[in-house]
Amino acid sequence: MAYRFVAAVVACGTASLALAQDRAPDGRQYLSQPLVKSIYTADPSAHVFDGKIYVYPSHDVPTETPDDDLGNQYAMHDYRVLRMDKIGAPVTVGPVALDVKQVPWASQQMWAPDAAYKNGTYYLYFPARDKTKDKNGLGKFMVGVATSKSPMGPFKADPKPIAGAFSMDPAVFTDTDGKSYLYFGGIWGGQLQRWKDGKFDPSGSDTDLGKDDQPALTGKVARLNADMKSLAETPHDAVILDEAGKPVLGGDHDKRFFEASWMFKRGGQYYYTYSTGDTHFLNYATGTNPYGPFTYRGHFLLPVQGWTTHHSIIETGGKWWLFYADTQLSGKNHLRNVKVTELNFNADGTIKTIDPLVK
Ligand code: FUB
Repeated sequence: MAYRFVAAVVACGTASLALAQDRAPDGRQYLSQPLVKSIYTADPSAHVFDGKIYVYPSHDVPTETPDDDLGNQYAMHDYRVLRMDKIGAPVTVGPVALDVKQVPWASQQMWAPDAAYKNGTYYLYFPARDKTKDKNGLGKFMVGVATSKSPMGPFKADPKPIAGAFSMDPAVFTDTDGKSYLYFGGIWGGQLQRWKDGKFDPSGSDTDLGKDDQPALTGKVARLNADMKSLAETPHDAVILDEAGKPVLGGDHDKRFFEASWMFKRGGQYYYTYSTGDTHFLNYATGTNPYGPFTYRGHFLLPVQGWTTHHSIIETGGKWWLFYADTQLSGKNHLRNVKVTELNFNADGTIKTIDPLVK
């Protein structure tokens, strides 16, 4: 199948051009179009602050580093915030909101961030490698926090990572009672498999493979203190149970947690959502509280074009929306673009599965 390309002229300070494909390599059409074409973006964490929609994405950058299972090709070094008045409105791309050079503890790879608001302050949560060296000569992923009086930044980073948090992909959920929770963790390049009892093994495994009959590794969840910058407790396992009430096993790659935690609440149910990584699904599991356990319910996004899949879900304008990313603009795994599409529920609260590529 031949690729068909359309040239998309892009305005971005010093104007740049992006080549957008109008069909995927297998001929299917994209369900939705990139939100911005002037920069590459991924891992969109969307929020409604003061009536406007803000998206906190990773800011993908070109690199010569080849793709590997550690994710070295994801060489991002800063964050830029996207803003829109409502879904479908023009999107403003903010200036640099935080650069790795401004984070005293971090060395590289500013991966998937999230944000929260409380009492006049905006909080940016972000993962990055620290300045230590593991068996691969790379730092360990930790989770940091930075603050600003504006949702667009610039943000000022705390001098140290959040004590007790580790690995990557932070996501903050604030419950209807005002308590906030930090979800985090990701396996393989995110190194979660190397953290046992809160201690990091710099020579530990690079994957979760070879433990098919054991309960899968889980994302982590801990309540945040009122300062929104520190954990109120030792992180808990966000356990996902299968239909029989048993923990999902490590060998079940279609179901098991890989990365990209996102929590939302609807109709009194807690929806824990996540990526399966190497099988490229976005899954959900439901529970009765923010800690779980959560019962596996299924896929809600089928594989996108590109290796990674990472998302957020918000309710605004009376509808639910899924923010996700694919590689439509570049055709390269590490140069992604964020998108949005409506998310629909069945009467019983299950989510209607979305195919991001349509015939
Ligand atoms: O963007 C870098 C990493 O890829 C994210 O942290 C993961 O969730 C995956 O999307």
